[in-house]
Amino acid sequence: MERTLCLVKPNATAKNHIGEIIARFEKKGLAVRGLKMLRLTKTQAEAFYAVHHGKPFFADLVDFMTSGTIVAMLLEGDNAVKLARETMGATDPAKAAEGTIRKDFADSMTANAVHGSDSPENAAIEGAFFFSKAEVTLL
Ligand code: 3AN
Repeated sequence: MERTLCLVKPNATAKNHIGEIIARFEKKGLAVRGLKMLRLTKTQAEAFYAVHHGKPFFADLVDFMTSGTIVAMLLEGDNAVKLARETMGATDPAKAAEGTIRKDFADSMTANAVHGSDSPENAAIEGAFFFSKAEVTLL
């Protein structure tokens, strides 16, 4: 069993797609093991996306991610990282496959509806960013 951290981004929460997005993950066999709604501060968003610091889209990404509420979830299942990313689809919605979350709910490359950790190592780091040790180990 593996865990991954996924986010429903502000464009998708604003359009009432939270339930549908969680259902897409659940239908693929991923179990929700942690769930919370919050709004990131600028400092938090910059820290979360620190790996993208200096890239041309960084400022827009931070502005967007702080523009509204997000939903953070810990998902668990076999190959959870890969399975969640397949369910999400390509970063660029124009390249996202039919039936993926981004194909159906992304508005642009930045407002692309969801985030998913890209490795088990980053999943552990990102999971700890949103969920306390007590919240995670209670599960
Ligand atoms: P993914 O979320 O598919 O793993 P990353 O980690 O490369 O993609 O990028 C993190 C976020 O940064 C993406 N979800 C997207 O919102 C934004 N992003 C990435 N590349 C670009 C780009 N070229 N132009 C605009 N936004 C981008």
